[in-house]
Formats: sequence, structure tokens, C-alpha cells
Amino acid sequence: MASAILASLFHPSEVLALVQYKLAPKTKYDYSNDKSRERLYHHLNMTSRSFAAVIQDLDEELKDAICIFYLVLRGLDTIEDDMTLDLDIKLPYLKTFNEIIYKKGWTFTKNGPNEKDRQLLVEFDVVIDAFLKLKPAYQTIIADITKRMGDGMAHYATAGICVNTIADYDEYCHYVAGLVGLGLSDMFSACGFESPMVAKRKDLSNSMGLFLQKTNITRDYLEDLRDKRFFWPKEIWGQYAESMEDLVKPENKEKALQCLSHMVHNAMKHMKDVLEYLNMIKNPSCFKFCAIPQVMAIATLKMLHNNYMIFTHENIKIRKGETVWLMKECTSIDAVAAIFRIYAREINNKSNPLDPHFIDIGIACGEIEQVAESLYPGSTAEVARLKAGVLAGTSGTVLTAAAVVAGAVVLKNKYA
Ligand code: D9A
Repeated sequence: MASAILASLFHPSEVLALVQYKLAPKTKYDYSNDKSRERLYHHLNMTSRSFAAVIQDLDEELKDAICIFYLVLRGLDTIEDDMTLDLDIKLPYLKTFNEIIYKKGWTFTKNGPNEKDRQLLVEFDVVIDAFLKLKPAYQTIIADITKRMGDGMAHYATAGICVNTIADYDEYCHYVAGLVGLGLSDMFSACGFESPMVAKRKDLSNSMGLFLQKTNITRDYLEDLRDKRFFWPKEIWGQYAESMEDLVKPENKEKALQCLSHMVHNAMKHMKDVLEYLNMIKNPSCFKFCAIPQVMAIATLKMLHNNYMIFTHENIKIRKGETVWLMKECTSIDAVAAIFRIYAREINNKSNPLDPHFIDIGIACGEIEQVAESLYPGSTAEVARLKAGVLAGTSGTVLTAAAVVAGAVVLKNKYA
């Protein structure tokens, strides 16, 4: 907590959000009356602490279905990601995972020891038991998406197949993330929480996945390179280097940053669709569930832009204070549109005028402002409120004082 406050010291809104988050009573989710359900949510919390809480805040009707969907996809992902598994082992599992989820008692122990979610597959019978208890409508949606994703993953895992063109890049991201957007939209409409239009707009649902996946792929350049996974399309990096590995050579720094801008600009193309999708979502718990990952992604994209650390450090993240502030503020489409406008402006401000993508990125940022101003006029006031943040009025001064005192205390303890 102290290090989080220190990192956010010059962002009073984040310090306030951190203090409020720390003091806020944590929602206790009690599953003690159902041991298998308790084990299921244990695995959800193990896979992603922060997002697990957002899933558990979903209305009862969808909570278990989306928890199980999330764990089935994390299971499939863990087999796809495992570079210690031979292809003749991996491919059949990827292509039949949609049948495996109906096999009571099935577990998988062939993962390498370092796979983060290995235990999930060792105890996958827990997920299958819960899956088999779901309403057939949700089972069908999960099995359909798992089949299409497994086949897509198997195609791109096949020897000699790689992400060459930007079309390949969009297709790969569709298989591993776009399809998740489509499946969730089918669930939102199937349970009646959202209009049938949400399931119909496959293009917008797909963009919800592509914006997240492309941000992750751009962020994880070095980690993936280390594991011999190449997701940046050759049609992009090929304009800046002879090989993906060449981008990390110090003499290629300028070219590497230009390539990074190209990847950032490509991801930004999905932002308008993301806003249009979120504008369709009316159920408050579904809205937060859908909005939180998207605002985290735009904040990550801003952190990535023109940031050479992508090529020197693995696993770079946005500040804890920033994530808590974003989760607190993304409560309405106007607030989310405002957050997109604020980060688009900061991305534009970070651009290097000598970068060949300076203008394109500027245009993309301008388009976000135009779309937000015209379709979500309430976002203008939200931008003012968020930017004024806590500095406005008395609370501002009080908090700045508190932040400085807190900072001093932290420093004193650290260096006493
Ligand atoms: C999602 Cl059911 C994901 N992915 C995410 C998480 O958000 C999306 C995997 C399974 C499910 C959902 C997501 C959330 C809400 C609406 C969505 C949606 O579409 C309408 O998916 C498109 O990242 C993984 C994919 C991107 C491959 C889809 C958010 C999440 N964040 C992690 C952080 C991280 O970087 O993994 O899991 C976390 O907060 O721990």
C-alpha cells in the first residue's frame, strides 16, 4: 500500500482512490454452503485477483456462467501457451476442448511446471462439474466459442504458421479474444439483461476482444520473445527491422519506437467500436464488467506509447493507484468516454513529431474526441470533473496536505 501511494504521490486523485479502496469494507463472497462452488471461485481468484472481484459482482443469473466461461478459456489458454508441450500432444487437446468440458472427472497434468495456471487444469474436474450444472443455453454458448477458439489456436500453433499480415493479426486476435466478446454478448442477450442487439453486433463484440488482446500483445513483446512466441505481424515489424529480435538491439532504438507507435496506432482503431459497444450495455454489473478491462487497456496503451521500456523490461504495469482510480470512475458511458478522451490526449502529447505515425495517431485521438463529443456529450463535463479531480476546492488542499504527510511518513519509515 505504501509503495502504491508513493508511486501515485503526484496524482492526488489516485491517492484518494487508494485510501478509499483501503478503507472500503471488502465484499465477502461466502460459498461455504457449496464446497464445489467454493473450489470453483478459489480457482477464479487464483487466476486473476482484480478481475475475479468484478466477475463476482455480476448479478447472480450470469455470475456462475461467466466464472465458468472465464475458467474454461483460461484452461484452453494454459494448454496453448505451454511451449513445453509437443504439438502432437497440444493440437488434439486444443481442437477437442469443447468436448472435454463435457467429460465428468477429466483433469490434465501434462503442463510444464512453470505454467501459471497449471493447478487449474490439475483440478479441472471442478470446472466441468460446475459447467454440467449450467443451463443448456449457457453450455451451448461456451462449447461453441471453445470449439472455434480451439480450432483457431490449433491453426496458429501449427508448425510454419505465423502472424504475417495485419489480416492474420486480426484473425489471430479474433480467435483468442474476439470470440470471447461474441460469447459474452450471446450470454448478455440470452439471459435478457441486454437487448438482442448486443448479440447481433458481432463487429462491436469482436472489437471488445481485439482492443484488449492487441494491447496485451504490444505490452508483452519481451516476455513473448523470450518464450519464442511471435504475435506482432511481420507486415508491421518488417518495415522497421530484419527480425523481431532485431528490435531490441540498441542501435535500432529509433526504429523500435516507430514500430511500437505503429502497433499502438493499430490497436487504437478499435476504440470507437468499444465506446459504441459499451453504450449498448444497460445492466450496471455487466457495464462495469465490460468497461473496467477497456479503461485498463487504454491506460496501458498510453503507458506503452513511445516507451522504450517495452524493449528492455518485462511485465510493465500501470500504477496500482491508477487501476483503483479507473475502477472507481468507470460508472457510466459518459465517464468512460471521458476517460478515453483524457488518455487519447495524453497519448497524443507523448507522440514524437518526428515519428512517422505522429499524424495518424493524432487523427485517431481527434476522432475519439469527435465521437465522444457528438455521441456522448455528457463526457465533456466528465472530462472537466475527472481532470479537476480532487484538486478542486477544499478537499483538494486537504488531500494534497494528506498526501505530502503520508509521503513524508513513508519516506521517514523507509530511510529511518
Ligand atoms: C475477458 Cl469471460 C477475458 N480477457 C480479459 C478480461 O476481460 C475480458 C477472458 C475471459 C472473459 C472475459 C472481457 C471482459 C468483459 C467483456 C468482454 C471481455 O467482452 C465483451 O472480453 C473481450 O482480458 C482475456 C481476453 C483479452 C483474451 C479476452 C480482463 C482480464 N484482465 C486481467 C488482466 C490481464 O491483463 O489479463 O482478465 C486481470 O484483470 O487480471
